[in-house]
Amino acid sequence: MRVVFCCTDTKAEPWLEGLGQALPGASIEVWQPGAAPADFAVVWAPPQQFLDEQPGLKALFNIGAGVDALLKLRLPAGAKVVRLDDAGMSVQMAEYVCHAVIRHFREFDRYEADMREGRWSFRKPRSRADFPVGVMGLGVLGARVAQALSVFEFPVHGWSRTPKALEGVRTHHGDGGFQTFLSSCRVLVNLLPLTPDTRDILNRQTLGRLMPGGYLVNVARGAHLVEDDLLALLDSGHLAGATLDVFRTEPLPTEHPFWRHPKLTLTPHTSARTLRDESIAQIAGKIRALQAGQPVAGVVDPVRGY
Ligand code: NDP
Ligand code: OXD
Repeated sequence: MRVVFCCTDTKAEPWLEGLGQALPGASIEVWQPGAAPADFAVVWAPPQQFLDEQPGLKALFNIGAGVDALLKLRLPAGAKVVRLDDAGMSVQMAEYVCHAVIRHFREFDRYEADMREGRWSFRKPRSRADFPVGVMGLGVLGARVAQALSVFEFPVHGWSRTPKALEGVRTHHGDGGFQTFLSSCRVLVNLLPLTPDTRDILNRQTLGRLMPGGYLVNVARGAHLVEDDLLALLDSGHLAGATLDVFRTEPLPTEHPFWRHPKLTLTPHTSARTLRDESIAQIAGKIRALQAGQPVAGVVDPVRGY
């Protein structure tokens, strides 16, 4: 069995070593143009040339949860696309989002500013009932985040394409449930995949439906958000602020107005990182299952786009 590794911006050696240990007897190499045909590929943002030269791949393992960049390419016919299925990401995402929501709700950003000024001053406690949180996308990451938020007793709403039942979460689905979902929330967390249906979904109209003084946490993809619409809603006061981990252009260009906006908290696409050991164990397990003719979780539907 041959496995090729073709991941842009990723140090190959530790992956090759880990995959080699997990798949004894397999040949595991970094892809080079003209390389022999492989059975499986481990990829992140591969060049089109790689895919064109490997028409016999049985499966492509994406070392991330989002497959939007991969699905833009011409893929080998018959190759399954398999996304990372949690692999240690959902707990990181839950930490990140709970931190962002709690920091805003408890006004810790203001206490930090007071502390820098040497000011001892209390703020009036806010009521959780006034801070319903909506999670867009109730998949592997969104479901975990929604349930983590419910532990802190925020009223939590969730929105997905198909109906879902999640303890502690009031769920909505489809186009029919979208407006009610939005208008039920003050804080909005985006964990949708980027597809033709969800591109630009965070815009003046949708964010405008949040309760006044709304707050956005975007941890999915930059292209979900219409940036000028966010700036306009922050400036009008309809939105109180946002925490953004993902951007239309990454790295965020130095001259971008987000950098200096006082109502924004930014992080560099780091809310849930790919954990190498967990990912290797998951991918190797799935390669063994596929070789044995067994089904695996996390296979992407290219028509649906996630
Ligand atoms: P999943 O595929 O497991 O879940 C996607 C969810 O979105 C599902 O609940 C799905 O609904 C819902 N959904 C998809 N399309 C629509 C639609 N048109 N309308 C309403 N709901 C929709 O994805 P994950 O939870 O694993 O990951 C989500 C995204 O998070 C990734 O695609 C990636 O872009 C981003 N991400 C960001 C990271 C970061 O570090 N910033 C790290 C990892 C991921 P249904 O359940 O009905 O199918
Ligand atoms: C992912 C990501 O999709 O890191 O996994 O954004």
